[in-house]
Amino acid sequence: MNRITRAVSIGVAALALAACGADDTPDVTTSLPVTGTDGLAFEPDAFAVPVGEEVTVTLTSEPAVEHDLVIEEVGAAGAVGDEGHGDGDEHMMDDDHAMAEDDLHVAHANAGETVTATFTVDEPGTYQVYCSVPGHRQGGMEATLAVVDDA
Ligand SMILES: [Cu+2]
Repeated sequence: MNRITRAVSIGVAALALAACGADDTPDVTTSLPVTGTDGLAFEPDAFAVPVGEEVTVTLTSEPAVEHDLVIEEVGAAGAVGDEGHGDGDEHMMDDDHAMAEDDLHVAHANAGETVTATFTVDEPGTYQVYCSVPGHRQGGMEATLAVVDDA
């Protein structure tokens, strides 16, 4: 009598998710290089700038998707110096970009392009940054802008 023992092993694949728990406060800077990724994210997604000083944003869109950078509810405290946008870019005033009056459109970069823009915020606080290209904010394309009095 042959006895065949079959060991059935059930492998459980444990998926280790690397938690992005590091909530590091970014350095206060007047120079912000930002990438809008094809995966609908800002990299980095947290910025800190000094209040009342001109900040230069360099926004780069990865090859596949256009992005812009809007500061939410900054109102009269925020002003754009040189607004950055790509060549032949006529989307700035498109109706399909849901932007409130108090929001500040800083820059727009077509897919694969890099644009430079400047802005100043005169009111310390924490502001939400988002991309107003349809669907992107809904896809999680947001960042945090801390405007600090670093005196
Ligand atoms: Cu976007």
